[in-house]
Amino acid sequence: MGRGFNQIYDIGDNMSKIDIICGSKSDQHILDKVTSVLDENNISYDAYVASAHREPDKVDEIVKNSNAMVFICIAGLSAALPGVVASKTKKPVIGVPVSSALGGLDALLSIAQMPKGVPVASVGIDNGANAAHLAIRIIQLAGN
Ligand code: AIR
Repeated sequence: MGRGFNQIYDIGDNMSKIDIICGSKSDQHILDKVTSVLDENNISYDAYVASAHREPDKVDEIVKNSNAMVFICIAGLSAALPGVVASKTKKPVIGVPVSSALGGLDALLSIAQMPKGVPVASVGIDNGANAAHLAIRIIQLAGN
């Protein structure tokens, strides 16, 4: 089971199959959509807040220390986080664009328009539920 964002914020034990990173605490409402699907399916996760722009070293540390099979990265505005994570790992990265002033189109394009060789799978704007469903399908490929 997931342990809940407030309890695990910044203190994940790196034992879960899914790591979730949010660009800001203000992304909590989208994180909740992800974790409710994971909780319904009894899938464990660790969740962190780390901004690719404000805290690049922290993002690096989370990715390097991760034992997860897949990352879900939630970010709005100029949403570099999923792409930056994909640049640091060979594991699958799912990006969730968060809506804001431009309705989330800015984040959607930032996440989807990755250069060749550094893939990110983008779900729809604010669609945290689908990020969780896709992550579950990925970990099930490995018999989990
Ligand atoms: N963000 C944070 N660092 C870089 C980016 N792009 C995103 C967050 C959030 C939005 O900017 O993911 O969706 C606003 O963040 P805040 O902290 O100003 O509320």
